[in-house]
Amino acid sequence: MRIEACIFDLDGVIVDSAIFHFEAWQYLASNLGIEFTEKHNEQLKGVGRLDSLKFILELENIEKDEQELKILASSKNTHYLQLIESLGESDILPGVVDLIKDLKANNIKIGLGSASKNAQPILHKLGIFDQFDAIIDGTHTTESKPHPQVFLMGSKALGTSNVVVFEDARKGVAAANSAGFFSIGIGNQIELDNADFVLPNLAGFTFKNLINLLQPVDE
Ligand code: B16
Ligand code: MG
Repeated sequence: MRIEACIFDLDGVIVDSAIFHFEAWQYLASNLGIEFTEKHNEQLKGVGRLDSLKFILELENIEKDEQELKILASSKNTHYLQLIESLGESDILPGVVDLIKDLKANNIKIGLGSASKNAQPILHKLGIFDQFDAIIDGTHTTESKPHPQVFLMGSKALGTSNVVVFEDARKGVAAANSAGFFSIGIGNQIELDNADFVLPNLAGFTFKNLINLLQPVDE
């Protein structure tokens, strides 16, 4: 496979914001008398804000109307934004900056494919916003991963379907796969066994490593 672009998920690939999503959701859930565990949180990786809220309410069969859902989602987000207030360059996960630099030096386009509506301010906080040729996030999409929409929109914006996707969530890997792209799972091999390849993190991973990985696909 010839590679022309890489699309990175944000949360769990570029920065570990899942822990802050968890804290904010857990606070909201406990106020509603819902027990929300880390295991539940795992299932929300890559899932948009409103769908995440609906999942949490369903744990106790709680029904809310549209207006109440909006208020709850917004209060979770206000709390989440407070928690990520001090996020900065030092919070970028290992290997990300070097890999993006290496890819760009080899004329590979860089995209972001995130479910988060906070993706752009977060990239600014991390100081890497300008590194991206295209950014598709929760402000552009109407469908949550595992729907391929976010990656298909990314591929269109980058002008190529020769895309490799880096994702930490099983649902995100499924989204990349159904978009027809090569998926690299970041995290646990067992949890991400639907990915074409799995890395524990991006530390030390280079453009050359990527080319070697893609080579057998041609054979
Ligand atoms: P927000 P990703 C996702 O980001 C998170 O994994 C998920 O837990 C979160 O609910 C979702 O963004 C929406 O985030 O509330 O900031 O719009 O992994 O797709 O980068
Ligand atoms: Mg993620």
